Amino acid sequence: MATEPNAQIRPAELLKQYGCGPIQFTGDDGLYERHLLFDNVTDLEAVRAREQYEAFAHSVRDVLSQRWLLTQKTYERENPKRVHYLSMEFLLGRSLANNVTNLMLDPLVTQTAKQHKVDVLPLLEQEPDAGLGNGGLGRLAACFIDSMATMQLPAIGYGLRYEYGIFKQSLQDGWQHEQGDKWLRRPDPWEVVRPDEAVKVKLNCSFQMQGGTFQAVPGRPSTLLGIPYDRPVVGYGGKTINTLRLWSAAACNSFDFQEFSSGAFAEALADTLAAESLTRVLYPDDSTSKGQGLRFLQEYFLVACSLADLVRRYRLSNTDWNTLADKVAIQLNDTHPAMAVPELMRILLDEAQLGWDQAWDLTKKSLAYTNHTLLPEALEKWPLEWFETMLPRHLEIILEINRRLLDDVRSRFPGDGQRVERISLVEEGGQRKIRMANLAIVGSHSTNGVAAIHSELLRKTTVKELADLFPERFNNKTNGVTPRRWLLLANPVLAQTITEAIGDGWINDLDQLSKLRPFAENEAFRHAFLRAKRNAKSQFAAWLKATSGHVVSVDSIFDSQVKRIHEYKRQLLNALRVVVLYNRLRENPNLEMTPRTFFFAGKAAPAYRLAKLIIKFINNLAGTIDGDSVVRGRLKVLFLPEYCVSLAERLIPASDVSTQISTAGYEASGTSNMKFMMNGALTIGTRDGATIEMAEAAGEENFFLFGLTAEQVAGGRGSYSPHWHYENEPETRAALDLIFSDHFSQNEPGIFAPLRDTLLTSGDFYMHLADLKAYLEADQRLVDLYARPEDWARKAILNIAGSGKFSSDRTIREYATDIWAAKPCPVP
Ligand code: 26V
Repeated sequence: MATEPNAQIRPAELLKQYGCGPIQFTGDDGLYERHLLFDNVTDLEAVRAREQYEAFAHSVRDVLSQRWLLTQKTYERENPKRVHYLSMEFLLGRSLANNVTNLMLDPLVTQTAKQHKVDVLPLLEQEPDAGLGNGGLGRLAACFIDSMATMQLPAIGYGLRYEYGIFKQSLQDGWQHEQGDKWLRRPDPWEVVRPDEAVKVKLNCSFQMQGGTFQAVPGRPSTLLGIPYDRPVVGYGGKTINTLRLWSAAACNSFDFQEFSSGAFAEALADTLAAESLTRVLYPDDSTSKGQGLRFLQEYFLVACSLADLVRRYRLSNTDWNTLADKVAIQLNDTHPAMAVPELMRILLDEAQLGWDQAWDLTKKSLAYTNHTLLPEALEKWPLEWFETMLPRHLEIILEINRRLLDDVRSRFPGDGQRVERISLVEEGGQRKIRMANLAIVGSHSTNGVAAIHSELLRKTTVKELADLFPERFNNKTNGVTPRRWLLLANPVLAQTITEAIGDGWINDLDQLSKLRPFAENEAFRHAFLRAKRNAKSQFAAWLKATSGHVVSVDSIFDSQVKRIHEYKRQLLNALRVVVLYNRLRENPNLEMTPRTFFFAGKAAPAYRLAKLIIKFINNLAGTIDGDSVVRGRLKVLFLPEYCVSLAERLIPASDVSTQISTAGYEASGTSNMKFMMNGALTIGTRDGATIEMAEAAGEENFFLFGLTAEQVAGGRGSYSPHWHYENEPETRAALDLIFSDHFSQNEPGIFAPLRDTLLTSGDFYMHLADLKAYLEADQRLVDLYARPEDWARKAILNIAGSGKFSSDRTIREYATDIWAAKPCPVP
């Protein structure tokens, strides 16, 4: 499936190739000028940045429109097997620069900007981030659709059009505060609403929103409308333009006429509001699956709309239900869309009128499931009662699946009641619940984890009994990220440096980065790398100063830990490292220490109190260090608020060090680790998730791995005592004592008591103290290396050279061959 080399095509030819004929991008009668004038009726002389952004975006959309249509027509004509990627989250970020890059329109944009004396960078800032996701899982979905389009796969992404994305984070007094992210306040130039393709979703209840909380009204069946909003997904080179279809909920009739004529005007309109609140907001909690009725319905709504849509498309070109699984692959991004199992069964049984066995066979062959976490508290389980009230037919189907499943288990493992209990789709005891992971595994032909170690643990521990039952279904697909956004676009200077050395074939064949290996021994290239890094650091420092007033020294080591705030990700361990370094300087003010800047960024789930306290602690640590003249200029800590795709695009290229220090066995894969690696940062980290495979690819000698392995973590649970480390490791003890002495909370005595509780009293479940000493040793090795820039550059280059495996193109190629049996369908 190798794609062609990236031919350099001239802009005019490009426009022709995109079907634009004689249309000009800019000029007297160009797209850009026309949009400025006609869309917003703006005087070309008095135009503002937002209008310029919109005009650019609309012009780019015009250029891709015909190719977008042609892509869809090609799929209709060729009738290939299509991939349907179902995800509750797509963390897209901004689209303009990405689409310009993938369409190779940079020269046109530059030309237009020059003609109109427009500054492109501030104009790009006008686009809000599409933050329709929480973190890694949502960003992965965004990288995947980029790769599927680039590899010319006939694919569609299905998700929800939340009016509010992930909340905006601000800091007040060091505490996280949340604000709603009304990202659609202004019209979004990338979406195309398709009211004609709306679908109906039937529920066995109605629902109300009362004082902001969801209430199901049983015994009053209702129908919702799913309105599709399509967004173009531009493959690199602009050959394929796929679709991301996001569903928005609406009331079926704008209001109920009967109620209206009987005088209940307000009540009828209230129903409309309730319907529309279904897709109002993204749930911002990625750590606990607390039963929330609205979330349950959101998940069903995504599934019902998407399956209705794909079945309609299937029926357009096919007559026989028996070929469904030859034409349709459906990937479930975690269990969030796992209701696809009973929904597809319902369609095949009740609408297509197939028998159970045939329906079951087609369902399993069409569906595949990806697991993204082993944390028990994040595994979804929905009260059986909710199915009863809202989706009784689905419950009936699930229970019948379960009956057949357990009959089979009992006959294969007679007398093994415990096994039956663990496999059952129903969790008994107390409130009965449906285990969505079990449902997804049983109702599909493939279950994959997202890194080798994660897939192994999934099989051997989390769902062991199911893996024993269906060993052939389990497989691994190590995550990847798109090198277009994360290297070419985010780090143009480094990208150019690489291209000058090895050509531009790496952009859609990232394994070609291995050609850089010999360049590690090339002094000129090492210097070019160091210049590119310094350039990215300077740019970041300038942006930081301009937007926040914070000043950082580009001569310091930029060390970044950016991800959701979670105990298992151990931001606290990073903070403890800083406290130890700080103590060393306090004890010995003349100590020579390479200047360091520690960047933290990430959001805490609004209800996750300890995570929010960790943010507060990092901020207090930052403040205390800033106020201490002994360490000033040598240590700096910064918590950057509002971590999002756009901030990642700025910070990752500027980082020297990537901090990946989860408790081994808990981070399924990680994906920022890969972005840092391809941008030439060195990783300090634990043997967890994909970091293990990254070290393998770069050579362990080019990595700073430390700490307990997953086996040691699991094996040590019984005997581990954080007190031992406190008693026996002087630096550990001094760091903790300093925190507990309120050194970092002088005006807020006692606020960090919960940190003592978690790190000592309650047993330090995530084993921070067990790894602190090894962490500091690895840190020392890293600092020593930084003092030798040539050696540092050598290792960084070997990291870039080894990062080819972590392109999402490779991941998608594996999904396409091993799971979907899908082939490219090139657009002529
Ligand atoms: C869970 C829940 C629970 C219910 C409420 C809403 C919600 C939203 C998201 C999640 C998913 C958490 C799982 C997740 O994001 N896993 C991450 O997936 C990345 C991509 O595979 C992977 O790199 C990270 O290691 C993993 O933590």
